[in-house]
Amino acid sequence: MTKSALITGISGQDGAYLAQLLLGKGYAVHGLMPRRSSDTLWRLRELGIANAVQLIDGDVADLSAVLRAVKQSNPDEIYNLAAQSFVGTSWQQPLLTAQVTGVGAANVLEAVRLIQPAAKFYQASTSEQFGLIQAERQDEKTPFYPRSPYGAAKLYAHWMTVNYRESFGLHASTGILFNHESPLRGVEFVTRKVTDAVARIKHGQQKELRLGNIDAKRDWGFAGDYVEAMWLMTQQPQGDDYVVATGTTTTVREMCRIAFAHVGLNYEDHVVIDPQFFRPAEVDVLLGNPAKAQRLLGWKASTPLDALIAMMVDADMRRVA
Ligand code: NAP
Ligand code: G4F
Repeated sequence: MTKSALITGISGQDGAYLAQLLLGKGYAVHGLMPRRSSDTLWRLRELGIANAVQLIDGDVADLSAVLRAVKQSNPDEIYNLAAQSFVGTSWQQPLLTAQVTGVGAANVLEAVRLIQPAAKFYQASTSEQFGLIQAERQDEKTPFYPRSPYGAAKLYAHWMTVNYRESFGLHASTGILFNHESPLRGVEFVTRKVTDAVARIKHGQQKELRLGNIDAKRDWGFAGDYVEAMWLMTQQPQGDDYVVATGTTTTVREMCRIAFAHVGLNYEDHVVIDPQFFRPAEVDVLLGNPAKAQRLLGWKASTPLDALIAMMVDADMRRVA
């Protein structure tokens, strides 16, 4: 029998790759989509799946819309990926971030509990919850210390997921995913901001790239690998919490060096430090320990950072050309 999945945030980077993965496995894929005046289907189009998914109008902050979407899609699996996901914006829009990123997850959990309690639920938790890190390598037992309104909202969503699993016996999992990138990454995030600028500079359309704290370190993987881990979590006999990461960390500076060097440029000739891109509180370093995901899910990141950056620069070179 065909399985049904509901993805909130289907038009985002991860939503698009996850939809592609599930369609490939024969699922009927439904996506909750807020109405926007501008085009938000470009990622689904780039993957050639815009007409293969069934879109349902609705905002995750609106419980009635979420209830209707769950009823209509009758899902075996629900992936809650919808979020105001840009950390920088969360200081400008802290309450909207709380409503969408935090309460939105509670709305989806309520809909599961009330309408579809046998469905398997996945919550997009994040390494931002570790914030001011309390251990050199962060795993499922590392205490959280969020450093942004986004991190705080995600922490609420995370604990609500654990709470609904323990209170109501839902098959509910959290994936504590470290940064993952791709050619479909939003251009406001640093890796894509860099690869887009590299392509524009190479084509003579731009001269400099203005960045904030390039000494920050992140554990970056490929989004295409990470959506596999989401699916593996919903296939387990019970819900659980998993760190998903590569286990290596790199500075933004080094990431820039690799991206510019890929097209024969020196980042030092183009990168300008601009205080407007520094954050009120920074997460200086993230480094995940994915041993549990490897042991229980059989999952391992398979795309090295230089291959990921090359993939992103090449995609932006094609777009800009
Ligand atoms: P993304 O590209 O920003 O996608 C977020 C999605 O949520 C978009 O489809 C967006 O639609 C949708 N959305 C925003 N507000 C909504 C609302 N009120 N109702 C319904 N949908 C709404 O993020 P991503 O990189 O794919 O990440 C997916 C999830 O994983 C997010 O929850 C993110 O916080 C989390 N996460 C990401 C990473 C990472 O490194 N990528 C790491 C850990 C956790 P519009 O585009 O129309 O606004
Ligand atoms: O690419 P970023 O904006 O990603 P950030 O803040 O780590 O958040 C991403 O990963 C989280 C997982 O850890 C997700 F939960 C979240 O939704 C999102 O996907 O910034 C990465 C680093 C930061 O330290 C930032 O200060 O790059 C630094 N940075 C330096 N200059 C910059 C810039 N970031 C951005 N976006 N733009 C800059 O000009």
